[in-house]
Amino acid sequence: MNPSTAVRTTCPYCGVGCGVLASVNRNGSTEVSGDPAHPANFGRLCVKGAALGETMDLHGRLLHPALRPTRDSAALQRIGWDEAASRIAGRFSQIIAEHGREAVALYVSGQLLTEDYYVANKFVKGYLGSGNIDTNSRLCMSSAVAAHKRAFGADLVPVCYEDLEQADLIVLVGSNTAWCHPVIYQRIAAARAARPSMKLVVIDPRRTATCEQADLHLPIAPGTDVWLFNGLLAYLRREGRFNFGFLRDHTHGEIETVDAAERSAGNLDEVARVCGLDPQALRDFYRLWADHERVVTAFSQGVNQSSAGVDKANAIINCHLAAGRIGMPGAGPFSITGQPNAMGGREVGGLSNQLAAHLELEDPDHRDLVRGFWGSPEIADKPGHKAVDLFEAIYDGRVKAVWIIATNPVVSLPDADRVRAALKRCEFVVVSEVNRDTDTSDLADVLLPAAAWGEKDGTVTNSERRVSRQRAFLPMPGEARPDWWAISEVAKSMGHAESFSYVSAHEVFVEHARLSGWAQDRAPRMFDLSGLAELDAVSYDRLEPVQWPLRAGQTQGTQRLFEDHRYDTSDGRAHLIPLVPRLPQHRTDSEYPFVLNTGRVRDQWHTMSRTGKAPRLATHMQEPYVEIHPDDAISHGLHEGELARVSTRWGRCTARTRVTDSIPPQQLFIPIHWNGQTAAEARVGAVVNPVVDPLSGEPEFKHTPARIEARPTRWHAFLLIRAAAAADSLRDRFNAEALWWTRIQGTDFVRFELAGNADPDDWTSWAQSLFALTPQADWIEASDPARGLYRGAWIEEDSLAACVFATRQHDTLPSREWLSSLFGQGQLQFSQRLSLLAGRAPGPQIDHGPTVCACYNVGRNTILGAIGKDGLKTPEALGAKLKCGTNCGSCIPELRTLISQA
Ligand SMILES: Nc1nc2c(c(=O)[nH]1)N[C@H]1C(S)=C(S)[C@@H](COP(=O)(O)OP(=O)(O)OC[C@H]3O[C@@H](n4cnc5c(=O)[nH]c(N)nc54)[C@H](O)[C@@H]3O)O[C@H]1N2
Ligand SMILES: Nc1nc2c(c(=O)[nH]1)N[C@H]1C(S)=C(S)[C@@H](COP(=O)(O)OP(=O)(O)OC[C@H]3O[C@@H](n4cnc5c(=O)[nH]c(N)nc54)[C@H](O)[C@@H]3O)O[C@H]1N2
Ligand code: SF4
Ligand SMILES: [Mo]
Repeated sequence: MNPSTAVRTTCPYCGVGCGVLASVNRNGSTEVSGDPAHPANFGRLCVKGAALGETMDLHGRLLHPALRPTRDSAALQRIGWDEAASRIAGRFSQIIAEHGREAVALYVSGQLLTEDYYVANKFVKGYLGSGNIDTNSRLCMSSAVAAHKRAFGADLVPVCYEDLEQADLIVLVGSNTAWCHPVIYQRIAAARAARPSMKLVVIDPRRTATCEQADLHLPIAPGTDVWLFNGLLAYLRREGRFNFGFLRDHTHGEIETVDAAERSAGNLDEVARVCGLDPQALRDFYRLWADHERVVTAFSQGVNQSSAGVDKANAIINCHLAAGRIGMPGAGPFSITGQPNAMGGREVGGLSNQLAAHLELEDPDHRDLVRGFWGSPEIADKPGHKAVDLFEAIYDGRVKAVWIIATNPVVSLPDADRVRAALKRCEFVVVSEVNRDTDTSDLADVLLPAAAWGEKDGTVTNSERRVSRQRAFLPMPGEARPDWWAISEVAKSMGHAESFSYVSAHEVFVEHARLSGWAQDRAPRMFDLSGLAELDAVSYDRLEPVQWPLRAGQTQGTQRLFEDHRYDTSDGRAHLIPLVPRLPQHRTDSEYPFVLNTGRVRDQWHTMSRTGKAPRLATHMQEPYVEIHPDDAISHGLHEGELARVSTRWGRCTARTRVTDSIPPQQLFIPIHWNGQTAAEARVGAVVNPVVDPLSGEPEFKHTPARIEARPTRWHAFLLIRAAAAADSLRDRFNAEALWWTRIQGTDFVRFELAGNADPDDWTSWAQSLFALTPQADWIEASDPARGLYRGAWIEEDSLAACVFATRQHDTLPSREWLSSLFGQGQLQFSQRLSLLAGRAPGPQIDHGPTVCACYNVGRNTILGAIGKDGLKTPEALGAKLKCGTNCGSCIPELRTLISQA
C-alpha cells in the first residue's frame, strides 16, 4: 500500500478506536494497515482490524429501500427513498395522532457515527417531543455512565491510554482485554516488557487469554465484585492508605461510604468466602493495590452487565477517590468502552434518560436551553423507555411503531425470543441496515439501506475521549445512504425541513460542537467540543484525532480529566457512594444449577454481520460452543465436541461442548455471536434472563441460572459447497428439516456442520436434492447405511463443487482441512479425485490442529511441535520460525499459554 495515497480512517469495531490506512486496489479489493500516526494504536491493528479488507464485498448487502408486503413474506418490494420516507413519516404521524407521542420509538446503536446519532436524538427529543430513543449502549456502557454521574456529576472518563503505560499496577476487572480490546492489551504488554516491575491483576471468574500476562488472577465468584471492592476500601482504611487531604478538599460522602464498606466487607476472610477466593490471594491483591500509588483499575462488561453494575463501578471508583488516585498520571478508574462510538452516543445524549451534550433531560432549564438552541417546537420532558423496557412496551402494545438503526436486538437483547415476538406484534417496524438479512430485518415492514464503513463520513469517540474521523474511500453502493440523511428525510417529510436540511456530515458535526459549548455559563459542564465549532468543510475533513474537552479558542485537547480536582457535581466535589452489596436476582437451584456467563471471542464481532464474512476470522472459533469444567462434563455425560443443549427459564440453545478447566465448576460460558443467519438454535440471547440493574437498566448478561444436557442426535455431518448463493438457500432447507447447523465462511466455499435426529429415507436422494442435481451430474458416493456412513461429492467441470460427509459419531468425520483446500485449486488431479471420498490427501497426513494464528493460518499442533521438538520457548522464537503472532499479534496470549502448558 502507498501510505501517501491511502485514506486515513478509524476502525469500525471496538472502542480502542485504532487509526486505519485504507486503499482500494485496481481490482477493487480493499487493503488496510494500521495508521502509524494515530495516537490510539501507533500503527498496530488486531486481527479483526487487519481483516477488514475481507469484509467489504457486497454479497448480502441491502441496496435499496424496500417494503415487506405482508409480515410473512420473504420477498421484498423495492421502493424509492421518497416513498420510504413519506411512508415512515405518515405511519409515525398517524400513530402519534391516535395514541400519543409515547407510542413511537427509535432504537439505535453505539455503532452509529456521532453525526447519525446527533440527528436521531434531535429528531426524537426535539421534534417528536419524546424520550423514546434508546440505544444498544444500554446493554453495554449504561452502568458505567450512571456510576460516573453519581461519582463525578457527569459521564466523564478520567484517564487516557498513556495512563495504562505509566501505571505501576493495572487491575482488569471483568474485562477480557486480550480478546476484546487487543490493541490496549498489546500496549500494556509492551509497557510491561519495557518496565517489568509493572504489575497486572485480572479479576474474572474465567481464566481468559487476558490472564496469560497477569501476575495474579482472581477467579471471583460471579456477581460478587461489590464485596471485593468494599473489602478493598475497608482494607485501605485499616492500612492507613486513605488520602485524608484529598478526601477533605475534594470529596463528599466518605464517612457513610466507609461505614457501609466496613459493615458489608470489613472481614477479609469473610469477603474471600463470599467471593470464592483464596484469602491469601485476596490479601495479595489488596496489598498490591494499597502499595501502588499509580494504579489504573480498568473495567468492562463483567462489571457493567450486572444487576449491580452501577454499584460495581462505584465500588471501584470509591477506592480511587479514598486513596486520591485520580487526576494524576498513571492512576484512575477506567471504563473501557465497547463499541466504536459508545462515547459519541453518550455525548449526543442518545440514551433515553439523557438530553444532549451532557445536558439533563430532567432539568427544566436544560430543556429550555436545548429547545432554544434547536428552535424546536417541543422537547421531551421525561425519560423514555430503556432498551429492555422498550421491547416490553412494544410487546404489550404501548409502543406501536419502532425504527431500529444499526443494531440487531432479536439477537442481542436478553430474553430474545420475547423480543422477536414483540416485533412480530408491533404495528410498524422500520429497520435501517447494511445487510438485507438479519434476525431483526426479517421482521421489518420497511427496510432502509445504510451506507457502511468505508462509504460514510463522520466521527467516532474512543474510550479515552478521543474524537477521530471515519472517512469514506468507497462510493455508496446502490441507493445506500448515511443514517443521518435517512433520518433527516423522514423529519423533513414530517414538516421539519428547516431543522433537518443538512447536506453533509460536516454540517451536523459543527452543530453538535456548537451545542456542546452552548450556554456553558448557565449550565457549566466538562464535555465541550466548541473548539471545533468553527471548522469549515476542509478542516473537518482534515481533523486530527483530538481528546475532549476542547473549548472555544483552544487548539489542544485534554489528555486527562480532574487534574484540578474540580468535578461536575453541584458542589464541585467527587462523591463516594455508600454501597450495600447484593447477589443477582436469579440464583442457581437444583433445577438450574449452573451460572451461565456470556461474552465474546477473539475474532468475531457481535452478530457477525461483518466479521462473519472473513474466512481468516472464521478459523479461530468456528462454531458456537459452551465451555464447561471437566468435572461437570463427566457428571453430565458430556464430551468434547458433542452438541449440548443449555436451557434456562427463558429459553434454550445448542452449542458444541468445550471441556476446559479455564471455567470454574458450576459455571458455563457461551459466546454471543452466533444467530439465526449463522447457526440453528444458537442465539444465546434466547436463554439470558431479562433482569436489569435498577439504576442503569443494563441487563444481567453474565448471570443466568441454567442447566445443560447432551442434545440427542442420530447423525453428524459436514457439507462444503462452492457457491455462496446456493449456501443461503440451504439454511432455509435445514431449518425446515429441523436440523442443527452452523455456517462457516471459507475462502472459496461455505461449510456447514450439521446434525439430525433421524436418518433421511435415502441418503443419496437427500444429498443430491441439497444441490438440486440433475441425473447427468457427476456425483460420486460411498455408503454404509448400517453404520450410518454416507459420503458424496459433486464434481463439476473436473473440480469439486460440493461434498457431504455423514456419520454416527461427530469425531469420526475426516478433517475438513484438505477437502476445503480443493476449492481454491480448480481442476482436481486424478489421485485427488480417487482420495475424495476418503476425505484425506493421497500420501502421509499432517494435522495442523485448530487455528491459533488467523493471519498466517498456523495451527495448534504445528505450534506445539515447534515448542516440543525445536525447543522454542518464546512467542518471538515461534514467530521467527512459523510467522505466527508476527502480523497483528492478537494470538500472542494464546502462544504464551501453549508454551507454558507444554
Ligand atoms: N473480539 C471482539 N471484541 C469486542 C467485541 C466483540 O464483539 N468481539 N465487542 C466490543 C464490545 S461492544 C464490548 S462491550 C466489549 C466487551 O469487552 P469485555 O467486557 O472484555 O468482554 P466480555 O467477553 O463481554 O466480558 C468480559 C469478562 O467478564 C467476565 N465476567 C463475567 N461475570 C463476571 C463477574 O461477575 N465479575 C467479573 N469481575 N467478571 C465477570 C467474563 O467471564 C468475561 O471474560 O468488547 C468489544 N470488543
Ligand atoms: N448475551 C449477551 N448479549 C449481549 C452482550 C453480552 O455480553 N451477552 N453484549 C451486549 C453488548 S455490550 C452490545 S454492544 C450488543 C451488540 O449487539 P448489536 O448491536 O445487536 O450487534 P451488531 O451485530 O453489532 O449489530 C449491528 C447491526 O448494524 C448493522 N450496521 C453496521 N453498520 C451500520 C450502519 O452504519 N448503519 C446501519 N443502519 N446499520 C449498520 C450491522 O449489519 C448489524 O446488523 O450486544 C449486547 N448483547
Ligand atoms: S483493537 Fe482491533 S477491533 Fe479494536 S479498534 Fe483496534 S483494530 Fe479495531
Ligand atoms: Mo458493547
